Amino acid sequence: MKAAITSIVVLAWVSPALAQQGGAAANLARADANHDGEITRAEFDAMRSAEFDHLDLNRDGSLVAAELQGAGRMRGQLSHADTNGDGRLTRTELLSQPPRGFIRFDANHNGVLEPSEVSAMRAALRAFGG
Ligand SMILES: [Ca+2]
Ligand SMILES: [Ca+2]
Ligand SMILES: [Ca+2]
Repeated sequence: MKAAITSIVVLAWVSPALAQQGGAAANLARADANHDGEITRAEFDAMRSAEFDHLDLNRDGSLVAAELQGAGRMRGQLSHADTNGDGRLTRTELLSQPPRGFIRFDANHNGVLEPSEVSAMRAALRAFGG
């Protein structure tokens, strides 16, 4: 249960309420795949895609509410991302969601989270217990 909540935080970087479930800061460190201190959109989306694989227990390429272990807030997040309304969240639907956390912390809007921006994001996540 806790793992699923942590993962959904990484998937959508949804809200402080979910971030306080923890683990998001550690996932942020893992997102920097080439360890250059910056997180690009490609790295961020690769992390979201990996989290999708992690959550897709039956490997059918879509996430349903049962796989999200649905607390109400998470189901709401699912329905928001389920753009065709079929009750399943595909990888395409997930990755087509704007990465709100990424956008929020990309202070200079250059599409890359530089070390200072990553630090700000990490600090914010830690402030919520991540
Ligand atoms: Ca990087
Ligand atoms: Ca869908
Ligand atoms: Ca930036």
